[in-house]
Amino acid sequence: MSETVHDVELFGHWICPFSVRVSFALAVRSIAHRVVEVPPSAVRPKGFVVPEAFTLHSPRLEIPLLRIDQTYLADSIPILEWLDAVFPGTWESSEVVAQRCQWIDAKLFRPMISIYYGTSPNEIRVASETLDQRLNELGELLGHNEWLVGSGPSRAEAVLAPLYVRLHGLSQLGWTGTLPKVVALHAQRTMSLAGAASVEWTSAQTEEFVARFLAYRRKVSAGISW
Ligand SMILES: N[C@@H](CCC(=O)N[C@@H](CS)C(=O)NCC(=O)O)C(=O)O
Repeated sequence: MSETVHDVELFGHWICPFSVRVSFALAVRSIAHRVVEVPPSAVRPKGFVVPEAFTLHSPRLEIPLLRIDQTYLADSIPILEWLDAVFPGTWESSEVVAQRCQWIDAKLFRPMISIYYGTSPNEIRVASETLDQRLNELGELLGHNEWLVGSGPSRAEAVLAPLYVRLHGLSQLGWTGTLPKVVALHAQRTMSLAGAASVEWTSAQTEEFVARFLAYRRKVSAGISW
């Protein structure tokens, strides 16, 4: 029996953690796709022309935007759910997976983002402490398990992967913690999955990420709007 071949296109960018979730899910599951680079507006080169399909189909003009055949969907977690539905069988999908994804989004991504968008030392310190607390909770949640849910990777790993990708950058922007042992092992396991290397940052990408947010902080402290 032949499997349906879908035409898949991702509008995204490596610096966007939400976009990396989708890139990770596509790469690790060997889902053939094209990438249309749409930098977030804060890092968009002058004169960049946003593709018309993106303007038409991303309701908030946010990346990631995914097209499968003739259908478009924005927003990383719904996109990952959609991939599970269209490409079933490779990753476990359950209510627990959905809960883990929401937990990571609300509890880990908020302080992570607050570190690099932080503009005062106090704000950055509080975000760093909150992230450490949440990473400890993640460690408890993992316990002795290899994966976040069940016996193999799921979209919860895809939701978390962008944090693992930017750890060095976060340290340079004010994160003072380290990963709890079980989380470090999970990070290693997650980023060793076949295909995951394609979303790892090079040192040049880490440097660019850090430089951009240092510049952002300088602009904010000089009272220039971003
Ligand atoms: N909830 C969305 C958030 C996506 C998001 O915030 N994307 C940012 C880039 S990281 C964006 O496109 N912002 C609009 C802009 O840059 O103009 C998701 O999970 O996909």
